[in-house]
This record gives sequence, structure tokens and C-alpha cells, in this order.
Amino acid sequence: MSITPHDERFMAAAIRLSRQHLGRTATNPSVGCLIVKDGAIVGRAVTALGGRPHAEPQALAEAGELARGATAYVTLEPCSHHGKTPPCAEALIAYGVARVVISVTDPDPRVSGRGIAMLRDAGIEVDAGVLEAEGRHSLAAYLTRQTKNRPYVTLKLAVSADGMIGRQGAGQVAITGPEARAQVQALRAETDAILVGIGTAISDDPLLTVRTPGLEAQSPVRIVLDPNLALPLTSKLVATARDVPVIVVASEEISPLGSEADGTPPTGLADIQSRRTALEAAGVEIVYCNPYHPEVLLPALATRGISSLLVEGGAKTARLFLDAGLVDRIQLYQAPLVVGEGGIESPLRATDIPSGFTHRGTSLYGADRLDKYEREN
Ligand code: AOF
Ligand code: ZN
Repeated sequence: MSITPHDERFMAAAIRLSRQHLGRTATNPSVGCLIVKDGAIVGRAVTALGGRPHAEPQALAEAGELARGATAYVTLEPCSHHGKTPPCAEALIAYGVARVVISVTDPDPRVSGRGIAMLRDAGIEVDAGVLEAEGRHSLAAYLTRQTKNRPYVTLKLAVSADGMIGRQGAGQVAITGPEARAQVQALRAETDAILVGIGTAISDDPLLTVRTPGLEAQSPVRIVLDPNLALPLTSKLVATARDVPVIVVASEEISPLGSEADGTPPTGLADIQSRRTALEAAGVEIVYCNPYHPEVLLPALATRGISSLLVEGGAKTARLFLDAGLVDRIQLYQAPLVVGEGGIESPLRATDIPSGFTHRGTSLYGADRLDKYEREN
């Protein structure tokens, strides 16, 4: 049987459903599954919070006997491995599903085509690659970590009408209005980690959490690039480190292990030692990894299970990731506000988006405009 417009409509619905748990399924992708019988949806599910159970067994359980002879629409190839749960391909076979329509094949080496093979071997008709571009989009964080061993990186910038992202010495400057800020909160909520440089952490004293009512539990891990442990103990980040994790990325040179290893204690060691102790006592985790080499830092974050990262500032940190070619998506907010005297220039404007990025749409939030750009592959 070939792909019909009905198949695409159901797959689009499965992809929409999968987005519900984006960023809330740990290292597992958030997958959507619909069971359709005679044109009606008889079961639907998304990967559970925390990553398990997977989508398929939940949707099948809802469909029950109606799953026999039905079509299953899944945004990711059903798994074939005995992990923490039995293989989803086995469940689809056991329930007597007649056809499985898949958007994206699973790059997990334990699956990677085996799920499709198991289904076909059991006589089930399988069509893969349906709405694949949209499916890949919804699974971008998972696919990037699996295939590139690093998180999917989004750079968010809020730029004033005169091309500024803030004002020297002014702390946090509200460039965008409340509607755009609410949208950024939603973006944070579906992201695993959020990253700023120490300059921004000191000057803005940001909280970097999700404050939208109902979404507070979805705050991302907060990461500060802080080579010499300069993060003030009085900062909001440190004060809240026990509620929402804070990771400080410090230079390897000040690592307790590093200084022992080469026998040359760096200057100001006692001072660094006391800041290290105080930060750790406040619940901050310190990771020693060159903070200015995203190509080294990102795989280290992926190893910790971080699949998506939002880079929120400031100008230097944005440049660092852009220059390393490690930004996958740019979210550029442009506001009518004029910063004027003492402005901090944006590292990027709509007129100088790097080559390799494609414009993916414009939305309006109050008086502000959001342009989205994505890097090809
Ligand atoms: C599916 N349906 O809803 C999801 C899948 O650690 P485990 O045992 O839960 O396995 C994790 C892997 O399962 C993950 O890397 C991916 O290959 C697959 N995720 N598969 O059939 C789902 N979330
Ligand atoms: Zn599964």
C-alpha cells in the first residue's frame, strides 16, 4: 500500500502529540504514537515523562482489542531491544497490528533498522519516512545527541532597534515585551540545559528558570562558563542551586586534579580553593572542562544526558558558539526599543545571519518579532 494523504494527516497528529513531552523524557526521545482503525483513532500516547513507558505500549493498551488489524503511526521506529522495557516492535506484533507507519528510523545502535525488520518478519506492512522532515524536526535534540554526540544548540538573542542586546553596567535590560518573554519561557521549558557566560551571570544576575505557572518544574539545568570560579555566592543562580541544578564550567587549570597532576599550583590557589568549597557547599556542581572550546564541552554535556542546549548570552558566548559552527538554530527577537548610549552590540543581526542557515519563519509577539533560522543538517 502506498502513502496516502490520510497517512500524512495522522503522522502530523502523531508529531504534534510527541511535542507534548519535549525536553521531559530525559535521554529518551519524546515519541508520539496513534493507533488508527477504520479511519478512527482508537489509541494515542506520547513517551511518558522521564522516558518510560515508551509511546507504543501505552497507545496499544488504550486500543486493546481494536488494535487487531489497525494501523500504528509512530514518529520514531519502534524499538527492538530489551532495555528497561520490552521491545515496542514485539508489542505491536502481539496486539495484531496490520500496518506500521514510521516517520524517522532510529539511529540508536540497538535499534537502527532492527525494529522495522522485526515487524516485517512478522508479516506486518511497514512504511517509513512519512513526513520525515517534520519528524526529524521534532526529534532534533535526540537525533543530534545520538548521531553527533553533542546537544542540539539553540542561540537566542533579543536585539533592540539600534542593534543592541543590553547596556553596559545596567544589569538586565528588558529588550523585548512580556509576550516574547513568555515565549522564551516556553522554549526553556522544552530544553534540557541553558547556558550563559560569566559576564552575563555577573552583570544580569539572571535566574534562568521557567516561571510560567504550571511549567515551573520544567526549568532546565543552568550552566555558567566561568573559568576562574568568579560566580558570586550572592547571585540568584547560587542561591537557587539546590532547587534547580547549576553547573559551573571552570578551566581545567584550576581543577584540583590538574594542579596535583602537573605539580604546579596555579596562582591564587588558596582563593580558588575557598571559592570552590563555598560554591560546592551551596549545591553548585563544578565541571572542569575548557569553557572556551564548545567542541570539547558539548560532547561532555551530551555524555551527561543533555540533548538540547539554549545559549542565552551574552555577546561573547554567542560568538564563541557561532564561530565554532556549533549553533543549530537561531531564535532572533527584534524589538522596537532603542537602547542608545552605552549599548552592548549584538553579535548578530537579521542582516548578517551566517551562511548555511535557512530562514524558517517569522512570528509576532506583541510589538516584537521573532525570526527563526536553522542550519542545514
Ligand atoms: C520507542 N518508543 O516512545 C521511545 C523509544 O532505555 P530504554 O530501554 O527506554 O531505551 C531507550 C531507547 O529507546 C532510545 O535510545 C530510543 O532508541 C528508543 N526510544 N522507542 O519505540 C518510544 N521513546
Ligand atoms: Zn520502545
